[in-house]
Amino acid sequence: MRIATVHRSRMTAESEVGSVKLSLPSQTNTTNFAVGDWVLVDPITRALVRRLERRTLLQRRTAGARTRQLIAANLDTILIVTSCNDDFNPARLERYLALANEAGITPVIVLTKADQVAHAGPYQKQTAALQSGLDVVSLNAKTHEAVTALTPWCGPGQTVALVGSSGVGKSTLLNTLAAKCSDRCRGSRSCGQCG
Ligand SMILES: Nc1nc2c(ncn2[C@@H]2O[C@H](COP(=O)(O)OP(=O)(O)OP(=O)(O)O)[C@@H](O)[C@H]2O)c(=O)[nH]1
Ligand SMILES: [Mg+2]
Repeated sequence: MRIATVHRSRMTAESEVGSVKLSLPSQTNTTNFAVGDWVLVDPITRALVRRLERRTLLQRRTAGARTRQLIAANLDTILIVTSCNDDFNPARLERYLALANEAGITPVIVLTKADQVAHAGPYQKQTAALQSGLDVVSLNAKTHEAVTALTPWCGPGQTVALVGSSGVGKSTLLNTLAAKCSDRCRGSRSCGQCG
């Protein structure tokens, strides 16, 4: 199963039978687990047996603490989302790039709200100069063309995370990728707007 949520004393995982609340051995320290971890679970008791080795681990040092806070495990790609407006900040993008590079995860810069500027080219050029070989995509997160633009990183078996400041369009993009029209819609065929 794959860890989906991590709380102080409980964790849930996604499995072939849907979302499962794991039964944790008494000495389990949930801070050692991250969303995205693969774990072996007893199918009958749902007891956590052990965590499988991680391919990648995104983590951050917490202020004042010696330990590192685990953010996500086994990511293939980080979509670093920023928008073609005042949020655009190369120094901040460099910090996200350092986080991805340190974890061995492929970074892709996604410039949203390209529809709100006459030319996204200058943003794209400035971003591409931050790191050699860096993939930079500019798009309108509200339209289906965003799906096409991000297809190279969203194939079967790929795990992708979105990071970026508030308001840049992460949820909008996620909804577009999942063919949902809003946070509340589940992308079902019964949805009047997107179904
Ligand atoms: N025109 C246009 N509007 C966008 C685009 N992407 C996002 N928006 C709008 O920007 C606003 C903020 O988008 P969200 O998706 O909520 O941003 P977020 O990154 O999830 O923000 P937080 O959840 O606060 O971190 C919404 O009103 C979106 O409709 C885009 O590419 N073009
Ligand atoms: Mg959001």
